[in-house]
Formats: sequence, C-alpha cells, structure tokens
Amino acid sequence: MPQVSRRGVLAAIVGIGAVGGLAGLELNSKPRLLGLNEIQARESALAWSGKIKSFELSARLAKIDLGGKIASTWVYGDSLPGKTIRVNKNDRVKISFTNELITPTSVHWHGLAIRNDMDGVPRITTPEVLPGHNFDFDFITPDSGTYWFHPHSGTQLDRGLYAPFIVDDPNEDTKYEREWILILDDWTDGIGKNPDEILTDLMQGTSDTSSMAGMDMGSMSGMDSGDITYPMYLINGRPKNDPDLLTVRPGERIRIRVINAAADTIFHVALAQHMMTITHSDGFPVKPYNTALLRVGMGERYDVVVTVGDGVFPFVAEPVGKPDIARALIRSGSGSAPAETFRPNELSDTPLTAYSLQAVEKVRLPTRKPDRIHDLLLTGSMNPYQWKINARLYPDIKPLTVKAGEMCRLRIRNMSMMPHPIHLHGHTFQLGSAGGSGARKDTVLVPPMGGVNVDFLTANPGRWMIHCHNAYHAEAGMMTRLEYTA
Ligand SMILES: [Cu+2]
Repeated sequence: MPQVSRRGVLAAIVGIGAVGGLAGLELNSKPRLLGLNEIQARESALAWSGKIKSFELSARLAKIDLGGKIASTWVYGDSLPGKTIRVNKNDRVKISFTNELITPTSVHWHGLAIRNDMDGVPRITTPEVLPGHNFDFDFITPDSGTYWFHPHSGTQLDRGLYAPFIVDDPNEDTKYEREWILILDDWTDGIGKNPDEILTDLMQGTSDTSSMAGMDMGSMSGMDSGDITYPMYLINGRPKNDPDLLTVRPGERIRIRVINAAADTIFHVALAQHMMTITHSDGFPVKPYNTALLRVGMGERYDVVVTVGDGVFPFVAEPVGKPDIARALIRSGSGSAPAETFRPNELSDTPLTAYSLQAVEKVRLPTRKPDRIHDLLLTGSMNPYQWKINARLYPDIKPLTVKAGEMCRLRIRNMSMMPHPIHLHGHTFQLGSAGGSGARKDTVLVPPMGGVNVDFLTANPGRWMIHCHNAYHAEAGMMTRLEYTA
C-alpha cells in the first residue's frame, strides 16, 4: 500500500515553532497555548495511507446477560464489550458518534497519538456530546497496536462503555495463526452499586468496609489493591460461569491482545500450563519475553503469543488483592474445563511487569538529554478520599507546559501506599531515558512509594490530560494537564 507522505515530522515541528514565534510578539502575560493551526499542521504532516475508514458508534442503555444475571447498564452498540474498531496504520478514520444515553458523554481513544481536538476530553479538547446529539470524529492513526476507547466523563468507564481499537500494520512481522482480543473488567453496574453511588460513598467516607478491599500492603510487594471489591470480574463481558471460548488446533500460535478496561482493578493474567511470549506493550513492540504470569494495570495493554497444547486451558485474570477470578477458555482437544474457581499454578509465579521489558530498537526514542523536566508527585489517602498530583486536586491545577520539539522527562514519584496507573494522552513515552532500552508506553503502573522516569518527544501540540487510570482516583482529583505553549 503506498504511503502518502506529505511532509516530514521535523518540518511540522519547525512549522509550529515558526507560528509560535510570531505569537510570542503578542503582549500576553501568559504564553499563548498552541491551537487549531498547529494541530492541523501536525495532522497534515502525518503519513496517510490514502484510505478512509468510516464507522458508526452509539452509546446507549442496554440489558446484558452476565452468566444468567441480567444487568441494566450503558454500552457501545448492543454488546459488552462494544464492537472492535479495526483499521490500518496511517488510515484516516471517521467515526460518527451518537449519544443515546440520558446524560452527556464523550469518547476517548486511549493510547492513540491522534490530533488533540479529537482526543475526547470534554471542556479541554473536544465538545461534550449531549443526549440525542452527535459528534463526528475524524483523525489519522499514526501508530499500529492494541488500543481501546472509553468515555472521559466521570465514572462512566466503570459502566459498560468500552471496546477495543486495533490498528494493524500490514508490514508487521509478529508470527501467529490466530488472534484473540481479551478485554478485562471489574463489574458492579446493574448488579451492585452503580459507579456514581460508589464514588459518593468514597468521597463521603461512608463506604461499607465489607465492600472495600483491604489496604493490605504486606503481600505482593504492596501492589495489591484497588479501593473497591466488585461483585464480578469479566473477560469479554463474560463472568467465570459463562466464559468466552476460543477453539483452535493443538500447536497453533495465538496472538492474545490483553486490554485492562477495569476502573479499579489490577489483574494478574496467565494461561494455565503455558508460557506466554510478550511481544507488545501499549501497542509498541518489545523484545520477546517469556513469562508464566503478567501484571496488567488499568489502561495498559499487552500482546502475547502462546503455542497452544492439546486440551482445554483456562486463561485466567486474577484481580490483585481482591477475591474471585475472571476467565476465558481455549479448547484445542478433548477433555473438560476445570472448575470455574480453578486457580492455575502460574498464579503463584512472580508476575512480569513493564519494567522488565525492552523496546525493540526501531521504536526507541532518539538518544537525547531532556530539554525539560517535570515532576509528578503522587499523594493521597482513603479518608478523606483525595488523590493528588503535585499537591493539587483537579481542576485546581497548575498545568505542565512544554514547547513543541522538546524531549520532555516526567519524574513520577508515588508517595502514597496505593499503586497508580499513570496515563499520558496523545504521546507514547519511553520508560527510563530516551534512547535507552525501556518499553514505549502510554500507561505505567507506578508502585506504592516507588517511582519512574519517562521521556517523550513533544510532537503533538495541544492540551493533554495526564492522570491516574483508576477511575475513582481520577475523579477524586488525580489529574493534571500537559500544555503546549508558543
Ligand atoms: Cu491512582
């Protein structure tokens, strides 16, 4: 497929700089934020495949069957999860979105470094979509990989509003015969309290402690809990008594794309009696790494390849620090599935995290000292239920500013006793330093009292959210913004 490359990325950066220079002549006390002109210039500079892919999407109320329990909830289309959107790298994607809910909503394309005004954050990037109204998304997808979409409105992502967004690279070299997308979730809506009620309880300090996960920091190196114990955990919208089933032949290589769409749950995932070869993290390729057990924080994605043995094997997702389990099944031969509560031995292994992975050479950022360093200090407590970045509660924040064309370093330090999956919109950073061996990611799980440095190139102008991907932490204040200035 011919790639229509209009202008190089470097040219776009120079262009933005020139526009910014002119704006600098204005007598503003505050630096001018880069806006639509610069966003448009960056979009024009992206390679375009020449193809336009069009989709219709709606958010609506639905009743879903959770293993025999009927739950009223909110979904995309008619199913949980919503239908996968699938395009090729560098395609132009048009999505006509209709809000059939009774409340305003939004759609955020998680992990995709698309143009800022299509990022789907109400009041910051993209108009909120009112009930009965429509918004037409239109953007080029610059990078291949496993992504997903969800609302950026309150606790709506803890309802059923989520679906995979897969961007294929026609020239990709990962070898496999079959693919399986597994989207993990913690579930309460329609069978327990709804997410708004849970948030109110947390904020008022009236949470029923029996429904709250223990703050047990002694085990699993402190990486154990979210704040809420859910009545159910799901893979592909199915609870453990009604698991999704993939039927294959023995010896087939399966690429499994794992997406954690949960609001408050880190999962440990394993395929019973198999090793998994990790090939991608947050859409970007890593040097293949074999593990029996993988830790997936909220918002993170991992692609793994497995060679299936002969039999029936549960793929399990254990909510870390919480009771219960979610599962799906692979069948390649005769035999019956183990009991629904079966916990494979792999769950006792040491889980792999992104910190052990290495980016493949071609996706490493250029080796470069940071032009700018920003600190992100994470603090908070359960009572009062407040989670902060740099001692501020969103929206009372001081945005982090950058200029286009910089190598920016975020020094993230977690001074709280909870793990926080920190997500940067519109960019994919490199763990450690630019040009080093760290994985490229957009969401990184920062352990309690731990920290990480990440570097990224400021090549996508606009105003971007940085926040904890625990939906309740985000709503309780743990968000800030990265803003491009002239
Ligand atoms: Cu958090």
